[in-house]
Amino acid sequence: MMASRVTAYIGIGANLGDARAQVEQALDSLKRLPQSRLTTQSSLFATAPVDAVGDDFINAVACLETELPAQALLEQLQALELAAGRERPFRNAPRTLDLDILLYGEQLIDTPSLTVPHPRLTQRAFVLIPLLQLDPFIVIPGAGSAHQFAPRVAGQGIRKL
Ligand code: A4P
Ligand code: MG
Repeated sequence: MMASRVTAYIGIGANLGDARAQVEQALDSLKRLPQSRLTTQSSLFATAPVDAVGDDFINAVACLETELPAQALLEQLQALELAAGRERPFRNAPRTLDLDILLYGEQLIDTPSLTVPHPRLTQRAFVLIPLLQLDPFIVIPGAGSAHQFAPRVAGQGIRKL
């Protein structure tokens, strides 16, 4: 049977070391994921930390067409985080690379290892703005049109590079 193909959006963030280089390298690595194709990528954005400490972040969002099941995609992303030297001393610690599954098709996923759509997606300019750049009409399953949330994040620092 042919695996079904899903459109998945990946949030990319870094604020340790050469964050911009980490994000660019992550985009490159995403192009090489098995059973997947990177179709579009947002601009890079410099963003103020939200519920986090450390320097400003570099953030971006990538859109993949993938045949990987969601859990397998998560494991691929975690391997890329590890390869980038990610350590987890405490929650929301500065990180060399953070890769989150923002959306996986229209699916609502809630397992111990995976919550999709990403639960904080609509509250954060650093994911919402790049996502809207890729698709201004994108709908978040369970929440509705993404653009309705933009005014609520207008106070958060974000600058397109
Ligand atoms: N997990 C559950 N759902 C998902 C998902 N949809 N995608 C689990 C990826 N992982 C998911 O993640 C902890 C666990 O979440 C994983 O083991 C996975 O099974 P983590 O990456 O180790 O921890 P984290 O990054 O500290 O937590 P998380 O939940 O990714 O944090 P947030 O809420 O995403 O916030 N400010 C700016 N400006 N830019 C940022 O990029 N990022 C964060 C991280 C905070 N502030 C930020 C930024
Ligand atoms: Mg994460």
